Amino acid sequence: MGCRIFFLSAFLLAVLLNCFTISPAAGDCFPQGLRKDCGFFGITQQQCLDKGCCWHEFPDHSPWCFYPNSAPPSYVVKAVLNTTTGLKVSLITKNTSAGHGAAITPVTLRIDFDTDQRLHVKFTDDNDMRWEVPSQFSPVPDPPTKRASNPMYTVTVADPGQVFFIKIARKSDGDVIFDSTGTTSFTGLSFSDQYLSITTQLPSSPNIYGLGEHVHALKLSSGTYTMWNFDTATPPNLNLYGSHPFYMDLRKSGAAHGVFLRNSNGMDVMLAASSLTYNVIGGVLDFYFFLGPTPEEVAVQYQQVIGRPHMPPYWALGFHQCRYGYENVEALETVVSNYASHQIPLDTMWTDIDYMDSYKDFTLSPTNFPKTEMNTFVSKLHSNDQHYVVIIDPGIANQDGYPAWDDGKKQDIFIKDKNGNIFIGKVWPGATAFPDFFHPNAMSYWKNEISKFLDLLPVDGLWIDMNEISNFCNGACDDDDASPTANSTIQTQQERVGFDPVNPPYAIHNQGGGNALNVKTLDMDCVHHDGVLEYNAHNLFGLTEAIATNEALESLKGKRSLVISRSTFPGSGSHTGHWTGDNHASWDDLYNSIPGMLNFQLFGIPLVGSDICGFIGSTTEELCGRWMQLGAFYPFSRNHNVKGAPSQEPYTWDSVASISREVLGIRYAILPYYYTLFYFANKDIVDDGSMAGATVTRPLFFEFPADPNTFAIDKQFLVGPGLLVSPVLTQGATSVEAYFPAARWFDYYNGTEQTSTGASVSLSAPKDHINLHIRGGVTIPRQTPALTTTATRKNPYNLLVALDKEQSSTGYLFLDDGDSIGDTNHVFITYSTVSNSTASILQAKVTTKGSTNADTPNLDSVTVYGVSKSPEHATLNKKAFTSFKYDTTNKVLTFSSMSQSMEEGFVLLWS
Ligand code: MIG
Repeated sequence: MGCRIFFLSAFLLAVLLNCFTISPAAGDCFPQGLRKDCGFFGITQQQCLDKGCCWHEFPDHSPWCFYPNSAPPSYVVKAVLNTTTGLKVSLITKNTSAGHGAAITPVTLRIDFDTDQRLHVKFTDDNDMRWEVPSQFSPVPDPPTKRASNPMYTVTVADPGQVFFIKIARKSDGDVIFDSTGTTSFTGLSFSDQYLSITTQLPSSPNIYGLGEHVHALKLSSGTYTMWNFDTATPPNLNLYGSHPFYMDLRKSGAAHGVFLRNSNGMDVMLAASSLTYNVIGGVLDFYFFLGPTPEEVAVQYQQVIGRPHMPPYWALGFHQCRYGYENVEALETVVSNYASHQIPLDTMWTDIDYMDSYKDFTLSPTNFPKTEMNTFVSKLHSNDQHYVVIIDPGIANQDGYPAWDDGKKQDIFIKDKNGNIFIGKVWPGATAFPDFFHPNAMSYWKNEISKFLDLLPVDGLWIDMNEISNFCNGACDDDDASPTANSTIQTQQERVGFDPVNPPYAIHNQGGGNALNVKTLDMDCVHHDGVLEYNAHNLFGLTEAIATNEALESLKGKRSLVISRSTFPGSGSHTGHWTGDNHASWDDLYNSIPGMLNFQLFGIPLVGSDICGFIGSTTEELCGRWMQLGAFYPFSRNHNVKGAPSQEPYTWDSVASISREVLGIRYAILPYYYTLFYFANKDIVDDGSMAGATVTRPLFFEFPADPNTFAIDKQFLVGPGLLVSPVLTQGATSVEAYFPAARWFDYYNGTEQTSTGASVSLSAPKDHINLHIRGGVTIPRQTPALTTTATRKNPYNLLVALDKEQSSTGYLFLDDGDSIGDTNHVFITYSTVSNSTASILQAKVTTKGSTNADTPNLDSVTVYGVSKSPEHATLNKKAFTSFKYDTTNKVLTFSSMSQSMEEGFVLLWS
């Protein structure tokens, strides 16, 4: 009971003094200090106080009921130095014995004015090397040699002698984007070995995006976003497979900025009504701020730090079919032939763990997927321009005589337990060890296993699952077998005084709270190469495996390859795509797939999609039809199903087969547009010298940041700047509410103009129709679709030109051989249409690098949407051209039989 009184007085005192120089006796309550949960969900104030705990009802922070604690350290600025690149600030605290581990003092803060758009703010301990994300896995930009000359930001730190704070503002309008000034509920900074915390104030009702991986609406609401890679079937709000400590903050002005905390340790990011708090359990506080100001520029600037996305091979953009539970090679053959007989496009067939011999990686089941039959199957796929991808899990069965185990043991590349023995967990094959990609020999080990597997069966890509790492046990399955060995003298960070990886002083909200860090994964005192603790490296496993897998495939094949990884971290996108994991065959998860896909655009992994028709549970004809419609526009488009669930290949129902022919026909037609968007995402500067984009699909606010109506929209999205997708997400619906930002919009199918804009409109959406609109001002290159990407690439081109109010339009096309590595021979074309009161001119400007592919089919037709009146004359390259038609109802102008080479510039004029 006394607690409350103590708490109030200490609290008021703290507010009055605005600093915490007084060390209270144990048993006091400091709402600003570390709050260890003393209650349970729904506990009342009285129940809490009766337990002898502290109660503080502050809407911004939880828990409200917490154990008596001590005051957090209060850092004071000791000195501020100007450096050639910014500032160096040293921070000290007198209160070094705070309850969440001894406060480190001094803390060094380096502020580097990296570029005009990017600010680097890093808190470290100069006297003791702390854990940091290795730059060989997730890159760091070279440090600047001088201060950015005209930064878009200003930085203010407290003067020497004052309580520390940092404030960052946008120079143009003074808008404060980061402000660690202590509030009544927080101090600015905590920095101890296993608990680092900083809070920034935000405007009220902030527009925050990112902080993955979670199932959540695109625009984040208040709550705790935990980052700790974890295998679970996608419950809303809880930590999932990957960790992305990056957020975008979009202000009412329409200006966006991004904040990246480069840290791999477990953390809670607590978003409240007007503040955001990081509670991190290790590493350093290493922030990058990106000033945008457009959302797309923020994404570009972020991805310049973590690495630009991998350029996928063209075929990866085709349609993929997978399931868990295809029982044998005949089942695979049946699926492929059913696709063909139903005339549904299929580029890639996949197989789950079923193909393996007793679930062992790099093996084939001798009974159900025998080597000879499998090779016949794969070579048939290849001769039909189709591809084959299989799953690989990180767990290597520890069975003597199994080469992947014997090789790994010999090379000593497996993760160790705290005693120096190989850590053994349990996954599909039973007991398994896990390769340690921190080990210098792990890359060659992995490549060698993959190489032998490719000799067994020439697959085209690899699907890497279970890499959180997922373990059927919580840490070691049997703790008794851990006997110390000769290796047990490895020096680990654990040996820092008081460092406790198993029970850290701050418990992140792993799966909502109450779960130790080793739940369904490795023990935290497991050791990687060079003494790196699993505690620090956990969130990096999927990234390191993706790097090794992609590097192995691409160097062995000499071509761009496809890797799809479940677990990801900043930097993963340079090596892999991602699918959003174990969703459910539910209407909710149909919707959830959109924010999921859009978040990964921000995170630099544009090749992303969800299991189409739903993984867990039985889908329905209607749901699967709607899902094929939406999924046809995911950058990574794959139908995948769980073992035991009824079949859901699109030909399972006539209605879904016919929907799929239609929507995959559209996807295949516009793949030149998707591929060009990937080219932009992959590059900093594109061929016409302009700054590239970063995203393939994007939220509406990326293109319309000045329109606050778009800020929370996540039931529609854009492909590139110009294709608006408005899917049906509700059972039984035959119409859809769609928002049209102020612009010209045309029905994709027939060119009719959407007259009401800047408003929500109810659109008819019968079961066989997905609403698609093209934005005036955007030109989309298309090809006549076929059943594979390779066949489609041999078909004639069409340009879909949508005119804006000024009767202009722009589009781009990147063309290369589709799978060469590096800066390959290519053609880059800019299409621009401009008009005056009498004439319109569409001009193609072609840049060529190297000798190009002479097989590029011709441009056969041009379709122009939004043409107000029928032209009388047309010329193609200054010669009269008569093969055109005008549709007065829809105001569509079509030029046909053009036979224009794609690789040569041209001018098409109409007046
Ligand atoms: O423990 O390989 O998310 O796509 O079908 C489950 C079987 C392992 C989880 C993946 C899922 C895959 C399944 N895997």
